[in-house]
Amino acid sequence: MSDLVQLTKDDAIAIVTINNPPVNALSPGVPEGISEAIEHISKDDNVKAAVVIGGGRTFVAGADIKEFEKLRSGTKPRGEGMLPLLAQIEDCPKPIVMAIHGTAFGGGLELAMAGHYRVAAPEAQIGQPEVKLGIIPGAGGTQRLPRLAGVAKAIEMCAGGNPVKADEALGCGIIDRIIEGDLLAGAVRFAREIAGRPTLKTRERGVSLGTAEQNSAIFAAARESARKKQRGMMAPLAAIDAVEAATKLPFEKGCREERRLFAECLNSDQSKALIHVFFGEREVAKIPDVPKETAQIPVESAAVVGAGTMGGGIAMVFANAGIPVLLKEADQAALDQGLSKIRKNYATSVERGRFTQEFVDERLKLIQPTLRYDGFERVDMVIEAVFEGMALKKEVFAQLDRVCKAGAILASNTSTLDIDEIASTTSRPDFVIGTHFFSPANVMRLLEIVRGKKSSKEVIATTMQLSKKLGKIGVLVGNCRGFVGNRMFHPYVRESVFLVEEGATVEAVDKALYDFGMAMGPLAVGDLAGLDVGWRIRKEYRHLEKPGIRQAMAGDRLCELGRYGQKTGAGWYKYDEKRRAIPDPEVTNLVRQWAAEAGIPQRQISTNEILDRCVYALVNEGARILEEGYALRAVDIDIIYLNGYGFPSYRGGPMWFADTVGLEKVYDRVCEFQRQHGSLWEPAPLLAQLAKQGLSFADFKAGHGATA
Ligand code: 3H9
Repeated sequence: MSDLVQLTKDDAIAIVTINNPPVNALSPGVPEGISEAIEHISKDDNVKAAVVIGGGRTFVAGADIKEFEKLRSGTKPRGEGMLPLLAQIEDCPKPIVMAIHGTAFGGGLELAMAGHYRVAAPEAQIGQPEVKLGIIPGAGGTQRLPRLAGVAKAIEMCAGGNPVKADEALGCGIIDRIIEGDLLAGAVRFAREIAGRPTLKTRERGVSLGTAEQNSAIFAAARESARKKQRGMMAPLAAIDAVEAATKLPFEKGCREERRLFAECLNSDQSKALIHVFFGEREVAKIPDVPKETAQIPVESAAVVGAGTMGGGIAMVFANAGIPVLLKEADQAALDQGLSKIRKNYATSVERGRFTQEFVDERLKLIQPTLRYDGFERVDMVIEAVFEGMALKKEVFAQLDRVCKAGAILASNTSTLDIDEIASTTSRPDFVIGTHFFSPANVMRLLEIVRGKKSSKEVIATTMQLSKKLGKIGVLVGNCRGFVGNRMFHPYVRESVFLVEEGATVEAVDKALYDFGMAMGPLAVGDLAGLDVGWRIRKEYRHLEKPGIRQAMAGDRLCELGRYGQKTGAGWYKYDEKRRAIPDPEVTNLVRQWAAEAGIPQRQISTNEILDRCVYALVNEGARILEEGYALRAVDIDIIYLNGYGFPSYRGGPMWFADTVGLEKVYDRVCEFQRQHGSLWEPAPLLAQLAKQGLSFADFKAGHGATA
């Protein structure tokens, strides 16, 4: 028998243990091992029933995702995949009990559903998350799940991709019992109870499938919801089609339809992109010169300086993770305002059912407001979130250096400023680091962790690990202006404004990018964030602008008219009292007038040009950042854009997207824009080099700014 699967016995109960750490994925050898064990069990007269269980921390977390590339390329025969094994389990004359702990995901749940009974530990999670990888269940999941849990639940799980906990799985018929205490012992007891009973095959159950009349409304509503909530993604709709097939076709034919849809999704650019994202989210945690074993500083208490929108949000993030946090402001009115915003945010979360009132009450107790630095001497970490200005930040850091204990981490939430200059005012630059949260800090998943020249490895390792505890995805970046995200965002927004100045409408620019999959168009984002923010920064840095280089002007002109965006009721759009955007012809007229004054010729601009100019502006700057080493890998940039800037996950991030288009094509287009628009479009040397060599960003391995 394969090393990955063991067969043992407890009297008349056979125990099949799957041991393929870390998550017992169905890698080559695992299905074969299970099949061999089932064959033994079928033939062994002394065995009355069997338990299948996962060794280590989990049941089976699904197919081995690393194998998918082989399936795509045909190096691994696609055939019927796991289906024959699952039929073999179902056809076994002895009852098979699947014992679930940890996660039974994807192929893991499909395996479990082929058993005759399922028991689970109370904390177990059960799901068909394939859509998050751009595919659908491919081993009968869309056919067996509706037979156990009903059509509506199956759609919710297969198209939504979110898992259910053991108690919910029990309630909807996916599992038969929750086992408190030792799972294996409980599963063996359960197996003794049911030994000798008829082996009920899931594939032969039909009562939960409902009637055509009942189902048509469910399918229509599910499709509408998928189109809205998973906009642009093909897998959720394919998953719904596959579940529908379960209600209309006999089991085997339904499985064939599922396989067809599975293959279609697997071969799509969307699934390649989403699998890149899955591994990318894990890759960003790996810092070549900061190994896993690096010592860490325990962070059991924290303080935040500044109770504005960012500071308040950051305090909530710590409190939500159970870490007590001091929240300091300079005056009582600002502190009260900050606290009332925090309470309001929590109240909204309770209203929306995200948190219970008890949870919120506990969290609020963890946030201790203060006007002084008293207590700062005890905390393990401080996040400074005061107004974005170097002089003020330096003053705060000098003060923190005086009051905080040796060994406390001093972090700045700056989004643009030089972290080394900030660190230079302290006696401990090795304990200074950037933690750039994104607004709203309590919601957005991204945390850019900015490595200063002297930030110690312990401080980096601690902050990276802490990001997980805070529910964030931490990406280490180097210390350049705007770091990675905002540095790329600048040319992206610049192009969107240029396009409007050249004749595109505000709505056409935003619609092109929204339809591409961005959460919002760039101009609408400007209105949301406040156009005055960029305007102020540009005014501060005007002396750095090179003469003769075109600058976007329309956004700044709108600010001069008091149109700062949503907060003033008008920016690129007008806003009603519910902050709904309304196209404003006045903006079109104003921009046309300003363009005429500046001598900018007007023309028809295609959607294609809008997309290429905005997205390739991101890519070209991303290539520079990568080459200069301010991001460790192309995937780090992708993860930043997906989690902080609303880039569509099914396109894998800007760098992956460019690789998908082909760097040669991207480079040619950038050169074309350079000919038309001048030096702002000078191709990044790395883009030119990779394009000429026929390579991709994913092939490029470098990184110095973020590594040392
Ligand atoms: C499927 O099943 C299709 C079917 O319908 C069958 C069709 C025929 N494969 O996340 P972690 C690695 S599709 C390969 O850090 P956690 C992961 O990369 C699949 N590798 O741990 C990492 O490696 P490294 C459906 C996998 O405790 C290490 O394991 N299933 C797989 O935070 C630890 O992972 C899913 O989509 C895999 N399936 O979370 C489940 N899973 O250490 C995907 C993990 O080198 N997995 N790895 O970076 C998960 O959601 C989480 O990993 C899990 C554990 C919740 C299981």
